[in-house]
Amino acid sequence: MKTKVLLIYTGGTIGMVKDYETQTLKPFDFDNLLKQIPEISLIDCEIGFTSFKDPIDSSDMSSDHWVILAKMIEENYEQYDGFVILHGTDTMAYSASALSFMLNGLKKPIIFTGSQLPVGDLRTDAKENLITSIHFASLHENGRPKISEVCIYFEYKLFRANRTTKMSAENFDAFSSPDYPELGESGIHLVVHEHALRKEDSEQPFSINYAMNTELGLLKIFPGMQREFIESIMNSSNLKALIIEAFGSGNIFSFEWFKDLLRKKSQDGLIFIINTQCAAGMVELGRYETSEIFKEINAVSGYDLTTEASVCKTIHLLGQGISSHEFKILYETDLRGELSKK
Ligand code: ASN
Repeated sequence: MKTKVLLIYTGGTIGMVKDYETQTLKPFDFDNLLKQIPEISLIDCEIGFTSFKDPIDSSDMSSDHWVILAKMIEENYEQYDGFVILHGTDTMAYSASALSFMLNGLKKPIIFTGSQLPVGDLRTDAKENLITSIHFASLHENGRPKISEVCIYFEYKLFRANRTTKMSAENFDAFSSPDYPELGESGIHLVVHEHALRKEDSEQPFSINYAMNTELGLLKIFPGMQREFIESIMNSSNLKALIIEAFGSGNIFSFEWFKDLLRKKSQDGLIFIINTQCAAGMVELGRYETSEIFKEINAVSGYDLTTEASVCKTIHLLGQGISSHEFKILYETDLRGELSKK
């Protein structure tokens, strides 16, 4: 029996056309997208298609869209062996990370892909990305899908979604996974790096956790930041967690007013999550004197999480209505292969 893969179109450059009046790119409908890639019919698997009612530029994605996407997967989970999600590149790593936290007991591949140039463009990267994503999603071994996690496929490389970040607005080679090896690559052969794949607990049944809470903030610090700005961010209403992108291994300026503010806000219940603004490497609170304050207030360490995974993990865990103590324990635990510790 042929493997069945469902293609879900959400929008993004891959399906855009140029509006010649304004010279901007706009999403167009799914049938037109498929007409541009007749090669799809040559792939040796059965392909189903579905689409967002109104495809969007991924800059407009929100947690509501993640719910729609997860529902589409849930409704089709039993009928299909794998899923390929066509998505804009700008926020692909966010949506893919969010899905990785929402899906429990996943036993099938969910592969996000997109392109830097529209599918109708002569030099488009869309065809290779789409066709190879379908190939990866259809791989089977001993009657089971070979990959059972949420991935991003782009420009010959397969990545774990929640380890991936968009690092080029220009190159076809737009994504990287700075702290985790590639899961696979496409050359003359399709290669899967088995040792890097996530082994899903086979006992856990598939389910989706839709609970999310977006009352969080993200603060990237820089030398000489204004006190008023920091105070206004930390005092904003409806803020339950603040991710601070600190220097190096989690270091920050040591002004007394700043330390006092951290102490006060954390006593008031604000959860502080500390990430590094370095592209690679991890947070090590207490390694330098300049990160001692985070240890003192019992801040949560983001270790080597990408910004995208960190934001999505925060949204997911805030949605669970757990205590700050449980939040810290779960946040510092590897839930979906997103995090490593020394
Ligand atoms: N703005 C586009 C999007 O994310 C960029 C792309 O897909 N290359 O929807």
